Amino acid sequence: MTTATVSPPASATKPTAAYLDEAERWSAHNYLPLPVVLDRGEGAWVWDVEGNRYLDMLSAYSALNQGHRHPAIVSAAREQMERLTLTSRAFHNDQMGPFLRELCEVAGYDAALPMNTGAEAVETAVKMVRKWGYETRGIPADRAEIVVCEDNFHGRTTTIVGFSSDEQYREGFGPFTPGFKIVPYGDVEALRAALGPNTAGFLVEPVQGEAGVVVPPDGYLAEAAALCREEGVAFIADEIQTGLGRTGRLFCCEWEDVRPDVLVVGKALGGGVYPVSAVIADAEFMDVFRPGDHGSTFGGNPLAAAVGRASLRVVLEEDLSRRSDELGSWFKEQLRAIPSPHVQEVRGKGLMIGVVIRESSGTARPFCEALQERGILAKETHQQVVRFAPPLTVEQSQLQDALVDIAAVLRE
Ligand code: IF1
Repeated sequence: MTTATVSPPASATKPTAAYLDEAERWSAHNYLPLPVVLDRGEGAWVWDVEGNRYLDMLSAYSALNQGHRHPAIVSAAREQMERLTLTSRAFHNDQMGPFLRELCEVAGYDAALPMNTGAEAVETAVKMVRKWGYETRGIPADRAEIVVCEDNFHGRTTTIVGFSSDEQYREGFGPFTPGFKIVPYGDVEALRAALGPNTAGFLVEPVQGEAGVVVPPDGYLAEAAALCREEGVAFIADEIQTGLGRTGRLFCCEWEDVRPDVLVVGKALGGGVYPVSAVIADAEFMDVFRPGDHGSTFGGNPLAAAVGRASLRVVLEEDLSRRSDELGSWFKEQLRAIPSPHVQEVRGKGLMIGVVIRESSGTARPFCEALQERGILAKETHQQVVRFAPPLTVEQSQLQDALVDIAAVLRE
């Protein structure tokens, strides 16, 4: 990938190192970012303060399915900013109703509850399903259980990390919220064994992102959903990362004709411009919330709603699900065709792809650093997986060019 180096923009008053030092000095050290300082993005391209251009193969963990600064989303945000940005839910605004109607009509559900981040939407789904369990399933008060999967990632609140199986996400943050059971991902019999009279729901990622782009066995989602239906347990799909076209369908559950009881969306719902998330469900679940039960300062604000409308419209009008399916299949096959002593497996769905590096070849991080040198930004997840998740608007030619450098790095 020839990083077309242009003269640094006027805004670049200091080189990368100065920015890195400043961030290092003033920020909490809760991340280990690649040493690149970005100051511009457009489509699948981003530029650093030195004027180097990179192909963004992370898309902010799938929050940029529409690409950087999609014009339709930016203009929707700009127009809304000229009118009204925040009311709180103490009053109505003219954007939330249309946004939620459009979202529910596309997803095929009765109603939605708008929030901001993914974790807030997951917390909302947990509260919704617990209360549904008490009110409609006769579960004794404070005894509701929700089953989750090993290697899950659903956010960073203390309740959510409390049911993580990853020690680092939990260490030092206890005590944790009770009422969660962990079962192996992909194992329907383990799920069956974990269900009991107090089980209110099963929370699952249709493809596990953070775990390293782990695709479950064919039929798993359908069998798990059928089991939940038989047992009167709510099937909760966390499509915050897999949703909105990322895996080649609008929602990943569609690959197995699964209609979750509760659908959780976020990330790309905000089009890379603003935090927008939501919980979508039929009245049976949504109506457990009465006025005052739940909410947030920013949930459903007019700017978020205007951005959400535009973000969803771009996914549909530009048929990003089909692009993800077709480009993803082609790209995955191209990656699999690279002769590399380091690659153990290439896996994924649509443009949600993980390249697993053999332990004998070390970790994935050095490969990401080598890719950065060649103008490709990819991020490792856990130790061994290089994640490739470009914006769904990426051109095939951009991926074709990137493959030259990816092959060179994987062959080294
Ligand atoms: C970080 C991971 C990805 C998610 C799913 C809920 C959330 C996420 C399936 C919470 C968020 C982000 C969080 C970010 C990095 C990134 C991530 F590595 F952490 F796990 F994508 F895989 N459900 N994932 O993937 O949404 O509250 O962040 O809006 O925390 O480092 P959020």
